[in-house]
Amino acid sequence: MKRTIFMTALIGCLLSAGMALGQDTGRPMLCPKPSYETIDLSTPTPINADFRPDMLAIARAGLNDAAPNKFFLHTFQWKPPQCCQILGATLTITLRANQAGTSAAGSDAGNDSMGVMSNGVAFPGLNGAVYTAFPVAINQPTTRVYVMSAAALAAMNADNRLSFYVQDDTRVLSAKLQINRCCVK
Ligand SMILES: [Ca+2]
Ligand SMILES: [Ca+2]
Repeated sequence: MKRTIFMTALIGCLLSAGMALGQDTGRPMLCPKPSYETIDLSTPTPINADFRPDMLAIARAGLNDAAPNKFFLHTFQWKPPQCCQILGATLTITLRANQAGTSAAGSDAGNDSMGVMSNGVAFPGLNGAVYTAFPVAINQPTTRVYVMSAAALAAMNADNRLSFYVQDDTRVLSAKLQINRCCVK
């Protein structure tokens, strides 16, 4: 599936580069020119279209913001290199609890959630509870690594952006998006 999408998207680039496409023999396709990019979050800059209205209505958290009851929203954006397709991406987020948490049902840090989003929808398998073990101590550090699903990669290739949220009693210390592309020239 990934191979088919890649071939379709890049066929024009291959032809313009004077390269010929062979028949699908089932062999792994070698990438002519692998490319890697890492984008570090500096200032949260959300694109509103990626989030639900109820998320946009809540008080907004900055980076390393210790105040409770805020939503952290951010959208990574990039300028796509010509004739490239994103084949993989990993989002790493480091966090710290702004409150303690006693259970997943508590309105303190216990019930906090986070996730990767696009066009108002969180991707299945890339969202959920921040904490799964209790109790949570105030200032407890957490690192979350999301490996992008096929659906998330498709959205990244279509929109040249990717968003995530964290709510509402946990602060974001850092976030970086690592992108793995295959380019044909
Ligand atoms: Ca709260
Ligand atoms: Ca909470």
